Amino acid sequence: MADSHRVAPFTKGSMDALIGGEAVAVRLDRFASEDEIAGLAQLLLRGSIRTNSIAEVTRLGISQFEQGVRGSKEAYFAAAREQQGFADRVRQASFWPLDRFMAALGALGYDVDLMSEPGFGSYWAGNGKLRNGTTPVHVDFSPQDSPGWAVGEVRAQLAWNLYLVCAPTDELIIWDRQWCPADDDHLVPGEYFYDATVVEGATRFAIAPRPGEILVLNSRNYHTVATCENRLAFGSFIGVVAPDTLRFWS
Ligand SMILES: O=C(O)CCC(=O)C(=O)O
Repeated sequence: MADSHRVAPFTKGSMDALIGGEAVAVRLDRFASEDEIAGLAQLLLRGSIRTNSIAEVTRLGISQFEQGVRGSKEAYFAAAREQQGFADRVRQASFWPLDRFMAALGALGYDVDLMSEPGFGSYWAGNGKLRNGTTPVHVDFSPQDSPGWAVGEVRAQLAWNLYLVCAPTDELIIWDRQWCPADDDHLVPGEYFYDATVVEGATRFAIAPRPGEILVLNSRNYHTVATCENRLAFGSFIGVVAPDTLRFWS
């Protein structure tokens, strides 16, 4: 169902509805100009380190799952400190979208900051994601995969993406259904994704991203990315740690 009118505009009310699981996505139009996204795409593609958790996404940066859960807290927070220099170089040459998006959420009345881990300090937030192929039905919800981490304690989890390069045929598909522990019976053995039966009966929304805009989704909702080629986005996760209190990480 192509139903992009169900995508809510960027207001405090829509963001609260997204956090509460009553909206599937929020769109922030014209977040960056064509020149800004072209400059940022070039800096990311040329200057960032490349890591992978799944075959179809080359991450231009690091992640708490890859360096942390699959590695260690020490490895992730060491990598997070090293990444600071890259963000500063992008800030000087262009703009760091995380700064601008945090300011926009702050202006709506949220308390915003980086996520912090007791004994380790601030998480890293803000990666490019270069996609080729299809991402099957999955959720991103740290209470499911990160026990023992501060991100494993979040009350709700969102994901935001600023689209830099995408085609008119690209689609982000989100179901109006959130993960619960019993759903893990539908996990494809040995994989992070689910059999499509997990979303049976749920409403499906197909959203076409546009370059220069941000889409925010509740990443506990089942979602998938339809086949795409060299699609480039930049974003992170956001955890709700207390009412109106948002903490960012990648
Ligand atoms: O690339 C997109 O449109 C967003 C997808 C996403 O955030 C995810 O698969 O976790």
